[in-house]
This record gives sequence, C-alpha cells and structure tokens, in this order.
Amino acid sequence: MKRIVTLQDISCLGRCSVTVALPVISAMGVECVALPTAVLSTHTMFPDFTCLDLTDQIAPIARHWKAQSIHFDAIYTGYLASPDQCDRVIEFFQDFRTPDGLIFVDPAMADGGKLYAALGPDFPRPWLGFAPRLISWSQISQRPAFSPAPPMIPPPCPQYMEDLLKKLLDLGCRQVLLTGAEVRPGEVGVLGLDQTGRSFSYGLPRLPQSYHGTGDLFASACVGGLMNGLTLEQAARIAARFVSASISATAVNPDASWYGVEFEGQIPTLLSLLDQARQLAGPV
Ligand code: PXL
Repeated sequence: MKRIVTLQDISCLGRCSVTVALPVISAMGVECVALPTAVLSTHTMFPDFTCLDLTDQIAPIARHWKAQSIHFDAIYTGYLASPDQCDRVIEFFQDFRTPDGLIFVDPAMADGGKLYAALGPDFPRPWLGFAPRLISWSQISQRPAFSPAPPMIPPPCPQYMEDLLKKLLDLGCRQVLLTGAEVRPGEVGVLGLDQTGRSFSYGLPRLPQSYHGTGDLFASACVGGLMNGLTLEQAARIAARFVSASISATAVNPDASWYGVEFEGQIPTLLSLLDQARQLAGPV
C-alpha cells in the first residue's frame, strides 16, 4: 500500500485540512500519515478559535521517523500558519523526498485574492506563488495577486491564465494546476500544465453555492488519485467531480452546517470515479 504524509493543521471542527485529507485519502486505499502543524478548535473563519502551534514538533517528529526508516510515496502540504512553519516544511522535503516521490503543495492560505485573516503579510511569496486560490479567475480581474500587476482584462482570457501557469512552472514545479478557473463560459474547473508544455482543461457547470474547505477536498482527492496511478489530468477530473457532487449534496440539505462541505456521503461516488479512471489508466 502506498503511504503518504500530509503536513497541515488539525482544525478539530470545520471539515478542512487533516479532517478532510485523512478520510478521503484513506478511502482511496492509501495510508495517510498526518504531521499536524497546529491544533485549532475550529478553522479560522470562526470567531475566537484557539490555536496551539506545533511548528517546534516538525523536526523531532521527522527525526523519529528517519530513525525508524520511514519512507513516503508522497508529501502533501496544505494550510501552513507562518513563515517559520514553511521553513520547517522545506527541511522536511529535503529529508524525505525521494527520486520517485511526489511533493504536492496546496497553497491553501488564501481565497478570493486575500490571505486568510490569521496570516501575516510576511508570509513567503514563493509559497503563495503556488496559490491557485489566490489567482482564481473570480478575482483576477479585480485584484491581481501577482506582480507585475496583470492588465484589467475581461474574462475569459486563456492567454492570461496560461501565463499564470507558466509563472508557476517557473517557480520550479513539474506540474501545476489552477483551480476555480472559468474554463468556458458558465463552467468552472481546472487548468493544468507541465514542464513539457502539455496542458489540459476540465470544466463543470458553475454552481451558485460555495463552501469552505472545497480546495482541501479537491487537493486530497487529487493526491489520492495520483497515488492510485492516475495522471494529473485524470486525478484532477475525478477530484473536480467529487467536489462538485459534494457541493450539490450540501446545497440540497437544509440542515447543512455553514462551515464546511458535506463530502462524506459522496465518498462512494469518488470511489466509483476512481475505479473507472483506473481502468483507463492501467496497472499501478
Ligand atoms: O481550508 C483551508 C484552511 C485550513 N486550515 C485552517 C483554515 C483554513 C481556511 O480558512 O482556517 C486553519
């Protein structure tokens, strides 16, 4: 069985970060080890949340795992709370990366063009440079997150989005995904590009609702798909459909809580999408 490690916070209540990654990735048949970077009572959209910072635990936990000769097929990072935490995570990459291993960075630190409220302006720009949610189409035309500032252009502008993807590749990653992009009028979805110039786009009808944690859900399903031998495009497709199904299920439930998306009931859908995609992908 493949084993991955995810480095992100535990928001005890809130359906995000580790409480999404663990169930989704485990359901996809992959061992998901958690290295919690902080424990919060809730995610940071609640007022008065508590937060225990665990930055100092990253290095000792890593040392213990090294001593136990633990290896990971992928390292998956999500929400990180401080520049210092980013530095520790980079050290973790250096310690645990392998030639065949995957490093999957979800820059879950912003939405709608703004850093989450709990993060300071000193947050490392390179980390945010990976931030699809910083450069999601909804705000490209309103508040550019990249500098130099892009021109104010009406959507959709495939050229502009391609330029953004290229800038992300220039930061050093092999493959990049831009989520929340208006890939066609009325369709929201994913754009992907890799170092060889191969690109893809995948859109689904834009739903009127939006919920907290959908980015975490997308990233977790994507990592699970990749660990099952899917290509990034296949993984992104099933992740997008899973998120869309979860949003629809939440929207029709009048008792749904405001703070997250009801993904639990959609796990069987995810697994059948995974099965179909695996048949196309061939043996892992
Ligand atoms: O969903 C991303 C996320 C993860 N972790 C914490 C958050 C958020 C978004 O607000 O506050 C603590």
